[in-house]
Amino acid sequence: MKRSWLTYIIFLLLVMTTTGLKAENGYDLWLRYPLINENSLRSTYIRQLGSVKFAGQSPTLIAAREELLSGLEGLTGRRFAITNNSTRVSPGLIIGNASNEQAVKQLVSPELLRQCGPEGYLITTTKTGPVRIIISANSDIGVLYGVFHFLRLMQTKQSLNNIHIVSAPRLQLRLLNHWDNLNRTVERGYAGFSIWNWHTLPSYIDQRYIDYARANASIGINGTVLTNVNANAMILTPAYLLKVKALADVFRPYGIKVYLTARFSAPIESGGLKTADPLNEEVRQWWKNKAKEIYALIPDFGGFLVKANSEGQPGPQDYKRTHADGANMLAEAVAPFNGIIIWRAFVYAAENPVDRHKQAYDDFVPLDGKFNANVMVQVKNGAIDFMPREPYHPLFGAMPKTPLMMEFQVTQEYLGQSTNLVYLAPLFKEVLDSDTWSNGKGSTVAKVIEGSLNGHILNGMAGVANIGNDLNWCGHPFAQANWYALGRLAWDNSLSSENIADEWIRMSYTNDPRFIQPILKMMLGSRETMVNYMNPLGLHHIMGTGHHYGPAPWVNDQRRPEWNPVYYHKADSIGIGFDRTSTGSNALAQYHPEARSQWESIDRCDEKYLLWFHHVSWNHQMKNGRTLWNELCYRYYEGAEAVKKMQRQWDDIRPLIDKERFEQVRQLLAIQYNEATWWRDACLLYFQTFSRQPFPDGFEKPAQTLDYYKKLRFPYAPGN
Ligand code: GCW
Repeated sequence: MKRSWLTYIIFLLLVMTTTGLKAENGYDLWLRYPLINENSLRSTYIRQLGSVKFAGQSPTLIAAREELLSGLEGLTGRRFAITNNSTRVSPGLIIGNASNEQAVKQLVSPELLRQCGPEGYLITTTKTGPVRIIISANSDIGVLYGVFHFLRLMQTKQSLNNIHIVSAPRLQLRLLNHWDNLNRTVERGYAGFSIWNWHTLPSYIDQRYIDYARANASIGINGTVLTNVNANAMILTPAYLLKVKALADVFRPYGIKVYLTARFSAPIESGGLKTADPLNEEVRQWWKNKAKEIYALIPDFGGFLVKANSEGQPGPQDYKRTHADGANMLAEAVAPFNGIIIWRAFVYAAENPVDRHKQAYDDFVPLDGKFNANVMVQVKNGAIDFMPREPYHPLFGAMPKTPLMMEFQVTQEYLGQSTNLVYLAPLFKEVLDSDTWSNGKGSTVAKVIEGSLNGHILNGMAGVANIGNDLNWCGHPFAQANWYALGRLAWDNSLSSENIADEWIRMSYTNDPRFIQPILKMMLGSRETMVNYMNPLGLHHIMGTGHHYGPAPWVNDQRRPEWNPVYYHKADSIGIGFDRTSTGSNALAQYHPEARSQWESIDRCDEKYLLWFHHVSWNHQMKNGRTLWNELCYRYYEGAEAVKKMQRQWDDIRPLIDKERFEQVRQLLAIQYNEATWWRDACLLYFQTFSRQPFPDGFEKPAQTLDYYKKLRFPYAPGN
């Protein structure tokens, strides 16, 4: 009897707390400004904000002011009257671009302003006189970034006493790459269709375009490549360029430049020429005219991103020219308008029998120093393809004379697509923190892309977007964190995965430590968990063919050798793994000797990369004493078990957040668990046909036969 009363009361309390939480569909991303429920903090903020003075009238400053107003109103419940007059010397918040607001300039030190650079900002509390908080910058966009940072302080409930923040981006180009097609399908997109509605553009401006710009500006993203790298020349036709212009006009106040992908054969397809040879005068002129036409519409157009001679895309090699010839031709066309060419290094060729791992390096290293000054080469984080774990791309240590741009994949093509919760900042950081040794110890990938190592002026980072027209933008509610992390790391790669996740959780969900602690832990562990149940110990590229969904390590019937998973794992009766040492493909030789020494010897190799670099016998003894086969089993089971734990952690936080997102994530985690066990069982049953060894004692038996897994088909899997 007693117990049932107690249960009833607990239930009632639970209902009360959850119904008190506003319904949330995820559309607002991390730009949520819910009322701060602690009265004392709220009134402290209101007092400190005092009278808000905001100088300036440009579209960017108007956007900043609107954001500030709605943010403050949401968080404090008070509608602040914002005055334009920045000269009044009363306590409160003062905002303005110091380069044209004398009154603001007088309040801040020139040295701090210098540190802000063209895009950075400062947020400081004045030391003398009435207490004033100043948000200032050398540009309007800096002010907008500063306002977002200031709102973040309040969203994460930080103290506004004695603030001293100076923040400037480490990289100039902080881009999203959309692999969006003109018919609105998204290559490797798992969040619905493209957000660009080409059909209704340019006349119809969807509110989403504005909210997209706000979200990007809030994390410092300053460029967007609107179209797929598998490009369609139609985007360069006059009718489409007007649509592009409409988007550029929407994004401009938010500091976001528009870029397009250039199909190398566009002079033929769209210009009616007979050739696209980069050394042909007519072709060169065609691109020059095209650039002129674009810049007449979009004066701040960013430039072109190009995938050439890769996976069937046309390129300069079709005319026996080099990547540099191709890139430089385009570079010349956009140079008069300060445009940039971003040339991708993701190349491998069907006819080339060399280990795919080596091909980009072989193609590009000889071209180092041959690119024009406004060309950047964009390199994927690893040499194969956005795997759950890859060693850093050897090109990062091998092209000192060329500014290299980082390409990460935010969309989870190989990482569970939109049904798996995996937080990618640890993956990004692992790559950025890797040491290439190219200029001695400490030559990290981060320094290479910053350009500081080799004295480059251009620098940047891009992420293949995970955005679509799903209500919550990214499909999985937690996939938003990866968009967020990309922006934050492009701004400042010294931020930790933990800090970024902490901010994101607080802004997207709640500041309640009972939520933050377990969910932070869950996010931080999620990538390693995925590696375990998908690609442990350096396995890679063993996913389903075409759609890349689920496991299919057995596939061996694809036209091109390197499209077959068997090419990558090389399992046989002796062992498993790709020998990339000198006895094998010798891809290791593309790394600096100091860097490769961590992987070279089978016994000393970091086990995270063991099967990436070595073909290892099934009975090889691992560092913990287990045999390789047993360790493989342990990893796969550990991975799946960890997802079960994530499910439990999530169930525990139920009362702390809104029902909608709770329920979405709960269901997705159940799918993730099924997918994790599917990966585990399918892979282990298949590899067992080579190892011919039993599963270690105590492991639950796979639910199905290998044959069952082999027969699974997903003809309509998304993103393909
Ligand atoms: O990862 C592979 C993808 C292709 C993609 C290609 C690339 C856009 O499977 O869908 O094409 O990489 O990065 O160019």
